[in-house]
Amino acid sequence: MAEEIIERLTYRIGKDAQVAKPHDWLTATILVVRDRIIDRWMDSTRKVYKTGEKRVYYLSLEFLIGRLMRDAVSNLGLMSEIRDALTSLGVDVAVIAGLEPDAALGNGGLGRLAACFMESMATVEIPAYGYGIRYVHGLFRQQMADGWQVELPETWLAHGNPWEFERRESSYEIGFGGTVDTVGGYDDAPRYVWKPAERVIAMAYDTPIVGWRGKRVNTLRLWSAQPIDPILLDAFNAGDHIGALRESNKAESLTRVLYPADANPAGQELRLRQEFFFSSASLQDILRRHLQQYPDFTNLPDKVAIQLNDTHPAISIGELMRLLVDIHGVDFDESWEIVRKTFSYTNHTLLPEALESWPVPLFERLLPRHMQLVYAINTKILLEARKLKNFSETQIRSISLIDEGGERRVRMGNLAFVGSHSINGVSALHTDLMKVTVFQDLHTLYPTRINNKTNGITPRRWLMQCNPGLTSLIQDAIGDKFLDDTEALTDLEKFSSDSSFQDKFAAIKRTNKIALANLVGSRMGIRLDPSAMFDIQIKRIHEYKRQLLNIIEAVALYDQIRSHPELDWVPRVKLFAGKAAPSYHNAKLIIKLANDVARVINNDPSVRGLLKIVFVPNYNVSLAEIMVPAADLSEQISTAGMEASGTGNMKFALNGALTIGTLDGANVEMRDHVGEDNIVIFGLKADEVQKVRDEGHDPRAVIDQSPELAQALNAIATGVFSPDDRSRFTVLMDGIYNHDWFMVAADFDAYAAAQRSVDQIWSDPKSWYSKTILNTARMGWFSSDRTIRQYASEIWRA
Ligand code: B1H
Repeated sequence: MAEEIIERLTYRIGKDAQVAKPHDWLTATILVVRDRIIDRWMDSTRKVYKTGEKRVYYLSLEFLIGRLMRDAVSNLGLMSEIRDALTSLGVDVAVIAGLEPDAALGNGGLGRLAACFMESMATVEIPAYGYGIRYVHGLFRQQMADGWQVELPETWLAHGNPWEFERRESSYEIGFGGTVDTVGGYDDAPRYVWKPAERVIAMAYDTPIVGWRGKRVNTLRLWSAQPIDPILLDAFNAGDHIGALRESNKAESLTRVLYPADANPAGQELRLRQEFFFSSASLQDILRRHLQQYPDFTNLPDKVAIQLNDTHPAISIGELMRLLVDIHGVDFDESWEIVRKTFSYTNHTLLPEALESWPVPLFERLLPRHMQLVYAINTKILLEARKLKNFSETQIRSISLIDEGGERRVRMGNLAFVGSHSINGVSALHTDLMKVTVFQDLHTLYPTRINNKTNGITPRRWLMQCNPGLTSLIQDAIGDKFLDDTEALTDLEKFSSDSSFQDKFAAIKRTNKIALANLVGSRMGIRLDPSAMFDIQIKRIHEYKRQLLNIIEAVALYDQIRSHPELDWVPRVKLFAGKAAPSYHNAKLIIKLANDVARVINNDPSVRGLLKIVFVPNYNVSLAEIMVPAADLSEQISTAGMEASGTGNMKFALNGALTIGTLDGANVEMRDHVGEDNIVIFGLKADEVQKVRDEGHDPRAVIDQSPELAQALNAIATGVFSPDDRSRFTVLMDGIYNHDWFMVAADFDAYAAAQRSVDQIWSDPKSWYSKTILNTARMGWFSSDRTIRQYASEIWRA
């Protein structure tokens, strides 16, 4: 192995070991690992051609992968070999591994789910391709300037990307705009020919994804936009040097940057262009591969399953219709059958502002042929609906692909629904709510299509790799079975009250907390006491996720600690991390509030170190891998009915944290699995939130009844934490006083009481560790291997 590394360093990078920089060692090591993957990769690809197995295609505008080296090395079982080889060369594997940039091609849970699914599909040996965009800039880097979020560009490709293979031969033309010509049509059906005004090339970059124990290697294929003419020489020769590059810049700008919006889509033209660009490239690629093996598309649904990750790739439904009808001459109705049997769609949110729709004029200008096809599909669907007895005009309007209320818009959720044979939610609660909210009427029309697939996480990255200490403790206790079958973790149940096991479990948690404390110490200059309870909320900053509830409770606790110094307060460190969408004003204000509150509390000697607040900047997958194993308490406190699933909740519980949470998303199923004694649930349930809103919520009355809440809100509103700008947080506090849409006031007392019950459990370590060990023991079901097996058997039939 050491020789191989030197060989790559010399002949691939062109460096002598004497002068090689840490980055060169990293690249050389990755090249060795990559070469160990290639044969398995080719075997995996060849096998599908031979067996004629069905292929699964996962279309997603986001893949939030993080680092790949530890994942690949660990799945191939090469960890100790690589470590020893590098040590013999005088190189510390941890140092070079820390240099690998995160592939941050996603915003949050939706993109991370796609990454976990890629790894699980390889692990459970499904022939699968991920299709997405090779953004030059992934999610922005977050810096703090006086407690405010500042966004900086992220440059993950700056040192090149040794994992990817450029595939020049896999290039496709993608059109935009222009006109549609009608050809023939007297005695034959007319044919439609789209004449795009603009064209760009989509070029493929492939990254191998290794499954556990290297059983299978699948492909993540990301598209990059290239100009057809890199430079307009006529213009250049005429002295227009900038104009000569205009086309080329425009093409490349298509895939330059990831939209940084989580849960609410950006309505810009460039976004629709990105969506169509990668959908069209992926479908052309899928059809080409199919025709290499089969004579026509009649068997497409038997050989191909395409999963749409939310509505971002929903234009694929129009594009497959166009390719079948216009390019390959398949009859319209037959094409529609093929399309519906091939596609399935995952919905990830019910937030009304998150449902994608495009203004008809924009859609028509950019994709004129697809507009015609959307109208044709709509006609078909509305005819079907009108045949249904008791289907009202209101219901017809709600299932239409076109929103006619006000500015006419194309509804991508409805398009994805009607063009798919399966529509799934991502937790049981979310799926139930889908049927009675956004898709109520479509569900009446097509009652068998909606189904649930509760999210999961890959236990390789989120237990074995990020928490090696806990992993080997578990191996010592119950053997290796859980490495291949996460649900075998239940064998740990019998150790939950065993004091010697509890001690070891606690010691590992402490080691992980020290690692986090070291990181916070060196990055931020804040000292953390590892014996304090580490209470962590890490996720995108969003009002519905209620970081504000957590901060307000911290302010109330701060007041209590000062008013009652005689009481036995449990020492706590409240850690936050997460990015706000750059245009989301309130979210950015919440970050500033966390930092302002932290400054005051952390510097107040009367707190005696009993409470510390830390906002760790630049949350990303790699930071999560350090924070998750170090948590004692996991904050999953969204307004019930608003978090579709959550997946961070699963990561914490698997790593032995106690959860404080609402009955929202997958928390509901987590409670069912770990048992209600082993999770702290509080607050309004989804139906109660609905009821309170329907009956008219009066937050001021609630606040008047709660002196602690009133005091905390008043302190924030009057500038106790922002003496330099006393009205800084007025908008945030007014939101709570005036409407409290997210039920912060409504849930406050229940939350504060739940936190005090957490303190009580903490004060009895035997009880604390028995609960947290049972969490680890009972979270195996939330492996994404289980989720993927359910998709495979119930949706893809692969
Ligand atoms: C989730 C998104 C999302 N739901 C729009 N919706 C985006 C919507 O760029 N955009 O326009 C980006 C992302 N992301 C999350 O999906 C849910 O909020 C989580 O609850 C869920 O766990 C996750 C995975 O299913």
